[in-house]
Amino acid sequence: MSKGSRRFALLAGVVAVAAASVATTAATAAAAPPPVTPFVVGGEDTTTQENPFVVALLSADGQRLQDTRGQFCGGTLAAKNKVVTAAHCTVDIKDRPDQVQVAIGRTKLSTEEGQVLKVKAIWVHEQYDADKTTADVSVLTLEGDSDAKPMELADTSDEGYTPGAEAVALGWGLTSDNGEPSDTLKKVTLPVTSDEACKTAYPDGYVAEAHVCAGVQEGGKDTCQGDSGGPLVGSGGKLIGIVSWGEGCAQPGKYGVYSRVSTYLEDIKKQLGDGSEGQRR
Ligand code: 4AZ
Repeated sequence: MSKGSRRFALLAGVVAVAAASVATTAATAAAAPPPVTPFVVGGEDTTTQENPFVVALLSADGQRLQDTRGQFCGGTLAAKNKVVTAAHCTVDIKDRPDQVQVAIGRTKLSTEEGQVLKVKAIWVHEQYDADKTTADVSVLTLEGDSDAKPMELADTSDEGYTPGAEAVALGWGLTSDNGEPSDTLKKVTLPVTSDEACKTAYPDGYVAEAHVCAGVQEGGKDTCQGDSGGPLVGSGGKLIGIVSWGEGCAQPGKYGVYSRVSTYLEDIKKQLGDGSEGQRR
């Protein structure tokens, strides 16, 4: 979400998309007109069959956000019963895991396909700072095991962090800055940005240790509201980032900012516990 709108969003984990898009609309109206680009923003349809590790976080009373079927964030299956997501998706409901459910294998949110699992516990990184957006990392423990294959997490030496390497972001979020969320899972390929380029885009916001940016200078391709918490998969096939924030969506020079998974790898692994076969070598 844009940093300014972060505070409003997600009061009970259900109003995130609505609140963030209202705030973004206001911010964008004052700036340049939004580019009219389709999907994630600038992406294409894909499926959970092709990307079994991508999950949708649904508010338990999903009917309230009818345009998104209750979907308010994304996540990544990192063990059979564990989902990695963003702290800003879960911090307001961390003591109420009954408020969220996880849809696995549901390409189209309007269908009943795949599995919906309840959440037993929510861990939010102890160092999560909502103002600096550092340690924007959370792990959900599911009540049951998923059949889907979990995704491995990148360490600091992962090739996926090389500037220019092609990463893939996935989600059901808005398909343009002022646009509509997507019923169908979308993916977009984005080059990983150098620290210098991202520091130039966000002189006050970018913290190299906590963040990694991806996107193109000319804009048009990005993640957006509702994609938060979802995966940025690196060129080596591992999770390198978690969708976190950005100024608007797909604006020129304003890359998407992702939590840098390798920085939090040990903390996340501790949360994966026994179900973490996907992480074992
Ligand atoms: C969000 O609020 C969000 N353009 C995600 C990604 C970006 C902006 C906002 C990056 O979920």
